Amino acid sequence: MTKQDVINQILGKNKSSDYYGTVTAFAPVNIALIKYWGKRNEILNLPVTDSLSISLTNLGTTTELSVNNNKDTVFLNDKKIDEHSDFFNRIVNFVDLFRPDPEFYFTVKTKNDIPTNAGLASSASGFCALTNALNKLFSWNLDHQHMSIIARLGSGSACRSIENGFVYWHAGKQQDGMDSYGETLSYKWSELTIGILTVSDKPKVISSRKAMSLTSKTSLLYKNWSERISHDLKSLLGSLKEKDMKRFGEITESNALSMHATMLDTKPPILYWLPETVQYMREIWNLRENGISVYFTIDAGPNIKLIFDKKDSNTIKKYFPEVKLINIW
Ligand code: 2P0
Repeated sequence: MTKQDVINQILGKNKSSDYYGTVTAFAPVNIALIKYWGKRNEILNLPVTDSLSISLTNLGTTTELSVNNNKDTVFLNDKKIDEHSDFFNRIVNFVDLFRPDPEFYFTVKTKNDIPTNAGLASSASGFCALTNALNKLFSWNLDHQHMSIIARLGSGSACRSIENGFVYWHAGKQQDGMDSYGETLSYKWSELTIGILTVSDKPKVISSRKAMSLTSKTSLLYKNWSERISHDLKSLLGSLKEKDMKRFGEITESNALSMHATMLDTKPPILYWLPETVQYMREIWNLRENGISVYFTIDAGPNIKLIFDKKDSNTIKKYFPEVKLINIW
């Protein structure tokens, strides 16, 4: 099963006959609360487990897409991207799936509100924004489930950026992955607040793609990952229902730490943290010991995402004046 097979299945004859000149689309960054780490199918980005995220609403990627008669051209944050770079190739490989004919080229102008490839989920919002733009350009009028499946073919976690709020990514069981997509959950939690502490905005030391593949092949700790995820998902959904910040924060933080533990157990070991990451972790634990209900999660990078109740915003700003608070609801 190839990506093209999946696209043909979704779009059929509707593929790419009519198109508009230039379209613009947006998709939010999503932060995993229960992580996606490891694939059951590396071509289609099908995950080993379900995962759960929260979208950051107004923070993400905006992509302008147009048709071009000459050759594919990609801009990132107003800078033309080198045709030999990985970034360029990932985008071109993705849009290859949608060309009406081989002489049909795209201009992709993408802008991130967040640093690119620094473990702040820019590839998720990026591939989702591009999927939204393709949907507009070719007037596919697809539903969110199919858009989510297409976005996943660009980058796994992109399938969760199709929705706002809490999003549950079903791992699915089918070989073609038609049952593996992000679905929005009905929970709203207006007091839940996310803050970003940027330790570094430099590109990560190893791509998540390579890292998760190595982890699943070589980490002994990873053998318990599926079981761990089932347990954490169940608990997290319970805490969401009850809006229990303590339980919610504890599970989220512990799930992130266990993912990083499997990375450390990888051969050779993978460590995304920097000294400042650990310093922040200790400060957060210290604040908790002093009665402040603040938790963190970390993705494939050194940056920290704080989780806390809106009522504690001033306290958090006092201890972390550099924090970027996100408006989710
Ligand atoms: C997540 N991450 O659930 C996890 C937690 C990073 C740590 O999804 O190979 O860029 O494109 O499917 O989606 C980052 O991995 O990997 C990621 P691909 P992706 O958000």
